Amino acid sequence: MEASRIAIPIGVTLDRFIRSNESQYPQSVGDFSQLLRDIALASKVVNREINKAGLIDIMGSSGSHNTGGDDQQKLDILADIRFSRALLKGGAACAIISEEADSMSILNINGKYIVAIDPLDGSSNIDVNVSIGTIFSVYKRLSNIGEPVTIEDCLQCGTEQVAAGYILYGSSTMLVFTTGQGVNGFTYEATLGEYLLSHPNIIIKPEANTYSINEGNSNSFVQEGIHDYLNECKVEQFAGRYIGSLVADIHRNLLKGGIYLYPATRNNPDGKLRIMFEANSLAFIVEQAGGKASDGIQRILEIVPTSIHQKTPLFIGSSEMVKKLELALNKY
Ligand code: P6P
Repeated sequence: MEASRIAIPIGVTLDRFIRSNESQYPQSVGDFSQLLRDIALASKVVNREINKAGLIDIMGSSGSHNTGGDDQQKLDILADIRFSRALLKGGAACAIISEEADSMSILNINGKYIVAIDPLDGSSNIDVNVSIGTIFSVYKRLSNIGEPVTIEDCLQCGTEQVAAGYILYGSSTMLVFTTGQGVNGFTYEATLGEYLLSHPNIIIKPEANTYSINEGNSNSFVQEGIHDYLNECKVEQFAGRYIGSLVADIHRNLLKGGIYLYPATRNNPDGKLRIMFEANSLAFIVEQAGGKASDGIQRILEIVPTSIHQKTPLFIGSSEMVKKLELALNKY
């Protein structure tokens, strides 16, 4: 049942906001709130390191690659360490799965939650000062507290998320998240060291005229119908906006309306983006804001993941735009 969305004044701190919502999770006895605080704390540290990136030796590639084959930037590894450490100290998470790690990392055997995270998405943009982001999901563990964490704990459908969010390190740093009761955005006030509520109850327009896709892949799309949809966008004289940093593109479309498309290509026949680290989190947020997220055939949140680094095509944003995209694909 839809809980009443509590009217909270602009400028309230994240901590006060979390406490005012804690009543919705009586069984969490504060663990859930602690977990959200741990993520917020780590993001403040990462934000500080990103802001200094040009001045200290943390830019550029680390020389290694993650499981997904991405060239790991130094800040990717730093961010992964910061979030893992914060969650380890906080005690609420029993394990974390990260885009930057091959398999799950056990944190606290008595923790109630699993965190799935892309510590720093779009990190190749760090060196050119383009906005980048952290994407996270929270699931309740299926195994009993105190018992070994299982792979089934980590491979849950997106519908099982109890929270999801992203941090956008941009012209301002924002934390946007949902716990299933709508989507709220907080802007970081560095002089106070606080996230303050700035975008309460975010709703995405059902229709808009912005589409985000890397059209450089146009000759390698493998899903029939993508070209029909893109041609229709051009006939309608939609605006093409593609930053190449997922969190930045999604955030703009969340606030202004629009659709982000990353179809399957010959190089990425299953799509480029990861179900557990990107698609599920963003799909939960966008659906909670009234939008839609699909792989072209099914709801992202209903995909049953079979491996931690599994990829998917992703079409996400304004509901009517995603529906039209699905119709274009389903004609074939
Ligand atoms: P392409 C960054 O590597 C990322 O994961 C997303 O942030 C971004 O939207 C996408 O990949 C960009 O991919 O193939 O267009 O460079």
